[in-house]
Amino acid sequence: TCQASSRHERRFPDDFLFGTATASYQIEGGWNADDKGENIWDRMTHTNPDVIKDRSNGDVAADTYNNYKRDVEMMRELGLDAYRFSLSWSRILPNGLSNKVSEAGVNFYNNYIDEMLKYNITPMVTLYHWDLPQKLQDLGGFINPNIADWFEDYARVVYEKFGDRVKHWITFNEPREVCYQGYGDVTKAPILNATDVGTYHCAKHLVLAHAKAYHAYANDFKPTQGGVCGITISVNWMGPLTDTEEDKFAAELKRQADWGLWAEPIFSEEGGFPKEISEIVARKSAEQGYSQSRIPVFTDQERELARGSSDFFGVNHYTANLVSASEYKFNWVIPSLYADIDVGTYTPPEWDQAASVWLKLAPNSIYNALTHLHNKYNGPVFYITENGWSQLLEDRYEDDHRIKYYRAALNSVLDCLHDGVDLRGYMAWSLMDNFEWMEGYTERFGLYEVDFESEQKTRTPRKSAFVYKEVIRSRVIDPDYEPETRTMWID
Ligand code: PNW
Repeated sequence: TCQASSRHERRFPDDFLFGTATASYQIEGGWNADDKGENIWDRMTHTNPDVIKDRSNGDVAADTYNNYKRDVEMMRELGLDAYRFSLSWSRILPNGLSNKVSEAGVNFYNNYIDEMLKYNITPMVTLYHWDLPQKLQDLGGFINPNIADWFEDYARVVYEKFGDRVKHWITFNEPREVCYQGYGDVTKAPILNATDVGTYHCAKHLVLAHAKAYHAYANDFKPTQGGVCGITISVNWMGPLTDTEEDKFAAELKRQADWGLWAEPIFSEEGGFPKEISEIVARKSAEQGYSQSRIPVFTDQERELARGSSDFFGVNHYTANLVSASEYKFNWVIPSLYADIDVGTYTPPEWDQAASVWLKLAPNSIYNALTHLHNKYNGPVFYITENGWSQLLEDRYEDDHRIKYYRAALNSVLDCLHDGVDLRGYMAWSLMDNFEWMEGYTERFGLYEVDFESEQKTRTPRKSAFVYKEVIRSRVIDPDYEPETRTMWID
């Protein structure tokens, strides 16, 4: 059949969705436009600018709030099948709660979505990409179990407003970054640094929030709207440094800590948190004098609510680490998630290094990660919802490292398709340069460069934009393709 032969030819199927991804706070600007409410990134960057490398913020960013038509023009230039973006919760619900819906906020997203649909670009919408309404943070954010109901209420509003046109929903982007970096550490808002219990309590409540929003869709919207609803988890490949049993187990613990905390409750047969992590944390908590384990348990009812609550597995994938039971350990704060698992990680110096310290080009890492998840969770539907490479601004047009990275990644995607992984799409991070969280505007992930100094926030295609466009058009990876012009066009 067509599929079998196309696999043989190392072609991407015609219905494979090629896209790019962004997130609201990183691109939109309009931080107080109309009646938008304050969120945790507004609050943190305004009151504590020193936590951002260049003391910048997302007040204006790429000003997509005013430039959305240019964004869609870029999608058309690239020939995208799909575009993944996120909704700003406090732009739609200024106080976080559903008693007041902002008409201006809803209008903005209606216009953005309609503009995409005019050109047959499939919107893939993330409900939460890290910008919690400040009011809900004041009430404890993800440490307050009520977050599950607040999130469900918000989800119902957006399904109702946009679900006639949006058929791909992602509840949460990267729970590990929300819970570990935001609550268990100081590397994302709200920089709570509750190292002992923050990550674990957030994890449980986030999973339940996801599950409630999923069931709301499945029960009350899917029957008439007919879309799918899933979650995106960051899955970097974590393999053993050596073939010893100790290192293999260390790698398994690292995988459970990085993404199993969120994937097991949703995608495993048994449900609940990963068994080994729960055992380790319970034992250490007792030794440390806590009256209860620092990691909570799911009641039977909660376990059932979360189990199977996703139509697909969204994967954000960037890199890999090699994991050791005894070597390369870091001095983690005790107690904390990574002190609990107590393993070391290593990356070979010969792997190309991006501008972001954590990002290297690791061979076959998409194939390793996806085939592992495919086997572990009984072949779910996958989307790669982010994958990309950072550079410093200085490189401007010639982004050959990014091109090398994308070609390697896309070859790994073809290997997955060849081996029967049910992967339906690939979103490059990112359509354009944007506010890279704690790194501000110093690290650039865009296929398009953004001139943040200019009034218009001018977007200019890098070489990688032309290369990606040609992959999407031809459905093959030509390792020698060189663009003939720096001037973009629409086919
Ligand atoms: C993602 N890691 O975060 C986010 O979803 C984006 O908002 C962000 O801009 C992008 O990747 C680039 O950083 C990640 O440690 C954070 O491997 C950390 C990792 C991966 C992704």
